[in-house]
Amino acid sequence: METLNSILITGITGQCASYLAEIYLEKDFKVHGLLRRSSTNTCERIDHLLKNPNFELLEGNLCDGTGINRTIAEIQPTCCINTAAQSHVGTSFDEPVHTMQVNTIGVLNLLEAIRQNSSHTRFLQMSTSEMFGDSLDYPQNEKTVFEPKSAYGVSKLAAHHLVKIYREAYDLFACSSICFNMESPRRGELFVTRKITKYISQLHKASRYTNNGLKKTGKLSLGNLDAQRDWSYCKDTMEGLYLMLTQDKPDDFVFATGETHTIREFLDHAFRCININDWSNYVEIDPKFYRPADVNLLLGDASRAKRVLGWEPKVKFEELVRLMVEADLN
Ligand code: F7E
Repeated sequence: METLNSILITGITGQCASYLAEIYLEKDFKVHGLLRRSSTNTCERIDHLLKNPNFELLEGNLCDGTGINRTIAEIQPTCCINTAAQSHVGTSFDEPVHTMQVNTIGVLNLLEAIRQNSSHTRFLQMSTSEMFGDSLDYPQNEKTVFEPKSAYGVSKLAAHHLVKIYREAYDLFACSSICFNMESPRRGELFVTRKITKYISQLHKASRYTNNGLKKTGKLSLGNLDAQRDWSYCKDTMEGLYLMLTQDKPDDFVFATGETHTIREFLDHAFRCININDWSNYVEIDPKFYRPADVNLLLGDASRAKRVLGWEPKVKFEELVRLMVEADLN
């Protein structure tokens, strides 16, 4: 059993976990990061933390219930945040069973391990705005009816319900953050925002050496440009998760900016950062990036997080786009 306050963060190599680890280390927690075994180095986002004596990596897989049980029993952490997931909505159409195994059964494994071995652990599950799916009730908050549109949305919704059931049935401190899209320079390159900013940096660099950068980079292939998302700065949202686990009672909270923008608008702002006002020549539509079903519009209402937790997003949309483009340019 730990003497320091400690936290187990699953999915430690991901965008959200890397910010969470920084936040908890600053608060003098011992941070245990759960990492899936890989033969290649996946620690790029947490490289700067590896030498911190309060940071420790553990190998494990959410789908391996016995391993998760052992890990929780050994550490008995004060807190546990589950950021691990098959997080790509598009991939969930190609790998629905794997998505359910990781995103639903994986969470159940964690909940059972905590219930059986460490019932004092405060558990936070990262739920998602994809659970709202086709809901036409805007803006979306904790009371909005869920209508998921993908195996990803369903897998996260099942986990969301399980967390509530474990909270009520077993009196665990178990809660879920309902996060809308979160972006940053640490965003994975397969998500649309980072795919765009990465391309722009390559185009800009190529244009420095030739007078036709486009010839070198080729066009940027994208799918549905009309989808609208409520994009926040990941680091801001992670501060909100920290606050959730400091409350007297476990409860679920929506984290969003209350603004929604199309992919086209993201393109407008991102290309303007390198002084291109008309991006039409640089972007092509490739049907392979269309999803069999897509969520058209997401717009969150985080007024409850503001009222109860005192949480507010600090970085606005345009600043976020610029921050991501500049990080890629550098
Ligand atoms: O797509 C469209 C795509 O993959 C955003 C995950 O973190 O947020 C994220 O899910 C939109 C969709 O994020 C491309 O069709 C167009 O309408 O960046 P995304 P997402 O699907 O909204 C939620 C909250 C999560 O929980 C998820 O884990 O952009 N889009 N062209 C494209 N999307 C991608 N990836 N690639 C394209 O080329």
